[in-house]
Amino acid sequence: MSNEKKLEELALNLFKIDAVKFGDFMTKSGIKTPVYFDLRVIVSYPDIMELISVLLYDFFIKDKKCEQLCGVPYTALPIATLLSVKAKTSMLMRRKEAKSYGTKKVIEGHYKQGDSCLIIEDVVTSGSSVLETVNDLRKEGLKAEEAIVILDREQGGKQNLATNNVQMQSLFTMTELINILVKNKKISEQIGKDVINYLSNVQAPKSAPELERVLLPYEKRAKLATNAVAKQLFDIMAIKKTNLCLSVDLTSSTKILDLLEKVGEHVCLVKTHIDIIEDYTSEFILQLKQLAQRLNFLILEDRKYADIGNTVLLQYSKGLYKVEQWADSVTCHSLPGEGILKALNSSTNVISRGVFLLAEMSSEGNLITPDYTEATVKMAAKYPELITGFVCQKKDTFKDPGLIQLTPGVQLESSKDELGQVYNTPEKVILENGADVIVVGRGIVAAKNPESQAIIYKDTLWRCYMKRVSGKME
Ligand code: 5BU
Repeated sequence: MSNEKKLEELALNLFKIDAVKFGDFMTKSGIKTPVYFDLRVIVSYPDIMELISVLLYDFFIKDKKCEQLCGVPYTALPIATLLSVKAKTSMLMRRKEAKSYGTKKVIEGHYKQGDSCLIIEDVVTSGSSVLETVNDLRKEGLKAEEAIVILDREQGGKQNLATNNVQMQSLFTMTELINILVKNKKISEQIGKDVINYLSNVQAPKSAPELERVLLPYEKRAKLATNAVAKQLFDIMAIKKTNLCLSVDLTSSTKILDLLEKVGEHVCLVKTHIDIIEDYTSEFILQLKQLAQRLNFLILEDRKYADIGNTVLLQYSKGLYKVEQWADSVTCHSLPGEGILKALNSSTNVISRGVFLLAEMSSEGNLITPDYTEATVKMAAKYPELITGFVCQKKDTFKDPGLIQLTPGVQLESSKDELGQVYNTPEKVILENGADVIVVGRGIVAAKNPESQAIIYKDTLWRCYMKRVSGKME
C-alpha cells in the first residue's frame, strides 16, 4: 500500500474511533470549536497505534540520526515507546511534576549531555506542550530541535516552535485531514469549509520572543546555565556585585599574590597567563587557590589552546602547569575544529571545568571573520555542559542567556596600545556591546594604586550593568 493510501486509512480510522469529532465543543480554555481531537483513545486500538508508528517511522525517523526519543506526556508516550522499539533508539520520559522524593528527576532514562532528542507529540495547537518538554530537555543539556507530530491544527504552533528553534513536521495538517474526510464523504463539504475557516480565524497567541540575554539579571541567568562554572560565576557576580575580571599579567608570583590579596574581594574572576610567570612553583597555585576560596573568585587560565585535540589534552593535563587541576575555566580557539573541545571534555581529573571559546578578538587587524564567529558559536552548542561562554566583542554574537560574554580590551577611556590592543569604555562594552564579564589588565595592574583603581572599575562596570538590566538604556 502506498504511503498516501496508508495516511488515508489512518484518517478514516481516527474518524471511526471518534478520535476526531465534529460538532459544537468547548476547548479547555472555554472557546467554542467545531472540531475536537482526543487521541488518547488510540490506546484501545493496537492496530491504529501500529499504523501511526509505521507512518511516523517511514516518513520522519528512518533516515534521521538522533540519540534519544521523548514523547510529550501523556498521549504521545505509547507512540514514542513503539517508535523507540522500531527505530532501536533509546527513549526518555519526562515527568509532568518532579518527584517529591528521591532524586527529583524530571527526565528519566540514561542520556549524555549534548545528546540530540527527537520530540513526539499527538496534536499541536499553540506548541506550548511541546515547548514545556523541550525546555526540560534543554535544561538537562540535551539538544531538542525537532518535533514530529501526528496532527498540526495549523493554528500557529509550527511558527511558535520555530521561534524557539524547534522544527516541526506532521503526518497531517488539519486541511489535509479534512480533505480526506470530505473526499470519503465522512463529513459534508460545508462542515469541512467551516472548520478550516474557524481554524484560520482562531490562531494561538504567538509565543513570547525569547528573553533577551542582555536584559536578564545574573541571578536569573545562573538558573539557565548548563555549564557548572558559568552557573558559579553568575552566582558570584550576583552575590559580590561585581562583573570585573582582573587579568593579572605580572611575571612575579609574589606580586600576583600581593595584588590579589588587595583586590580579590572586588573581582568575580581572575585571569592568568601561567606561562609568563618567571618563578612558577606549585606552591604558588596552592596559595592562589586559597585566595580564590577565601575571597570568592574563580580562575580562568587564558591559555588560548589552538592545537589538535591530542596535543591540547596533554597541554591541559600534563607538563609543568597541570592546568586542569586548578583552572575553573580555560580559553580555547575553535580554529582546529571540534576535536579540541572533545579533548577538553574528555579529561577525567577535574572537579569542575569550563571553556571560554574565542569567537572574536579585541586586537586590531585580527583575522577572525563573521563566518568564523558564527561557526564557533554553532560548535559550542554541541557542548552545553563544557562551554562557559565566549570571548567576544559584540552583543549579537550569541543569544543563549545561560552563556557568558567575556570581553577584554577595556579601559576607562577608549584608546589603543602600541601593539594593536584596542580599548573600549565600560559604557560601550556593557550597554552597546553586551559584555557580561569585563576583563581589565593594565588599567588596574599598571595603575599607581591598583586597589583604588579596581574599586573604580568595579563600581563603574556594575553601574553600567544595573542600567542595562533596568532596561533604561538610551
Ligand atoms: P589589558 O592589559 O587590559 O590590555 O589586558 C587584556 C588581557 O586580555 C590580556 O591578558 C590579553 O591576553 C587578553 N585578551 C585580549 O586582550 N584580547 C582578546 O581578544 C583576548 C584576550 Br581573546
